[in-house]
Amino acid sequence: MTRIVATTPFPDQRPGTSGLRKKVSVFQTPNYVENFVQSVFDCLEGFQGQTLVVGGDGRYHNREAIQAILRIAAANGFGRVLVGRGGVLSTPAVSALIRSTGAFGGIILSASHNPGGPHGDFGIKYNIGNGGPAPEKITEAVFARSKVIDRYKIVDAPDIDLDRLGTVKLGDASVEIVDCVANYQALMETLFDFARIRKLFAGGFTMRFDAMSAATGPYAKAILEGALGAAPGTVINGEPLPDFGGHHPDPNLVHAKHLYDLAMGPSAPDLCAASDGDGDRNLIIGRQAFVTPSDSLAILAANAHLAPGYRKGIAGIARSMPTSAAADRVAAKLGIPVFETPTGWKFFGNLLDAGMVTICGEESAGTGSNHVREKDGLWAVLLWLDIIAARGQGVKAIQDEHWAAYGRNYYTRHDYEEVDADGANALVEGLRRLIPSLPGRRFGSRDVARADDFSYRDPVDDSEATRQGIRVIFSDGARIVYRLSGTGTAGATLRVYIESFEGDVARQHADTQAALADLVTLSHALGEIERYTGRDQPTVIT
Ligand code: VG1
Ligand code: CO
Repeated sequence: MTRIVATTPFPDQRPGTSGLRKKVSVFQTPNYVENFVQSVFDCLEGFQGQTLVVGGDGRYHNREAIQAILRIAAANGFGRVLVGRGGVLSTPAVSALIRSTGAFGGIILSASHNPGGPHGDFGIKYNIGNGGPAPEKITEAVFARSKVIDRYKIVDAPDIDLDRLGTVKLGDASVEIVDCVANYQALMETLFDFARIRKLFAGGFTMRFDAMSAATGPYAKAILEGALGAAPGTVINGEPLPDFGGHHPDPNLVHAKHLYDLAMGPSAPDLCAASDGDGDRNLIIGRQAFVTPSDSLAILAANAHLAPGYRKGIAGIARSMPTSAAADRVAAKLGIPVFETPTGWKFFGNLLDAGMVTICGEESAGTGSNHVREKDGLWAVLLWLDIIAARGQGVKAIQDEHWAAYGRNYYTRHDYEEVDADGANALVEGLRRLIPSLPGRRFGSRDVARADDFSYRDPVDDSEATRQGIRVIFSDGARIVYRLSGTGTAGATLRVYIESFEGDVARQHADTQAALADLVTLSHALGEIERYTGRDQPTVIT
């Protein structure tokens, strides 16, 4: 039976860089999930009788949220809802499933790399029929709707057993609990030469993949240890846990430091890799060779044609603005276009749909291609494996050769987490005021060529995104970029992105922080970071 429940709005349901993200306790407020999901459906048209895909990264509150979403979806008229078994689907797997089933859209329950558990974070994101995150036009409409919503529709029915494969009725809708890996694995098999990678492992190639007790575990085990024959134990922390074992499922140099130490130590495997909470990010570290996400994007783009799925070459590359220009050098050499977009995967959707780009990436450990409309952690790992197998070289040799051919973009990101929000906003305002005075000024050995607050006009639909980050660009190509995070749940996080180019092979093997030290110092002075945030050091360096 469908019921209409009266409700009052929550004023804070503004989606950030990647959906709505709040503390678990906020999502546990009665009607909070219901209001948001009904607000999403109220902004969509034409889904009667259509299919919705639902899955999450398995974090605390995943199952409760899914039960509510199923009831609301059925009450609103969706005909079929596909749910990953146990409520778990990685973000790229949701994207793949939406596309392969012709679903109307999907709902992803995740706060990605943010910590989970009762005191951690939770999130809800709506994806459209192309499999990708809803564009800003939709997320803004949902936010507007959430501020005035006064009722939601829900089917009264007992909880559905999310662990049993098969189809059950819920009101007039049917709910199908599906295997979470099969569809995704089949897609990977069309892109990569599994036989070649199997041979690589059979020949003694060693690997450690840390699924960080999050969504990628089942995929990594089935594909790496199962289909590709990597040694048992290659995948660690392979069981999704509601609190990720108490860790941050963030594959960076802080939260995956053990992998870095392993890769740099005497018993390093050939490849170390990790993924985040919802499986869309990736970390790649070869033996004695850390690969920055920006370099990974460039190297994957330069070598993608070696994998069967990209044999014909790539049409173009897109990168988020703060991502280093390493990929631009590859695009220039290949004679293909490169697009610079605001932070967040939703800005790649139109370019991918239009066939203008094949490979996309962000400095925040996200890489992906036109096979789905999300970044895809395991995809990146498999493409690396296929390239390693095809070239018969390890990560370090591939990276060194890449730098020698294209030059190296030294790159680092300094995060100042959970700083006072007013202070952070004042810092950005201060930089905005500074912009007009910067061009032509000399700092140490560098002149400022350009400074602006990044804005982007989508070449496909002409939509515009403004105030996307302060850029200070030097005449030698070095950059300092400042922006505030849109995914945090406490205070504000200031991200400072720093990059410089080194064409001289003899100088491409310095320590990153040392190579960028003068720009780091300048980033403090220009932004008056200590004055506005009270911090003289970042909390996280990646
Ligand atoms: C961060 C990253 C951004 C990424 C977003 C979602 O956003 O910087 O590149 O797209 O997280 O990633 P922000 O606004 O905090 O800088 V995840 O793995 O949620 O899906
Ligand atoms: Co993620």
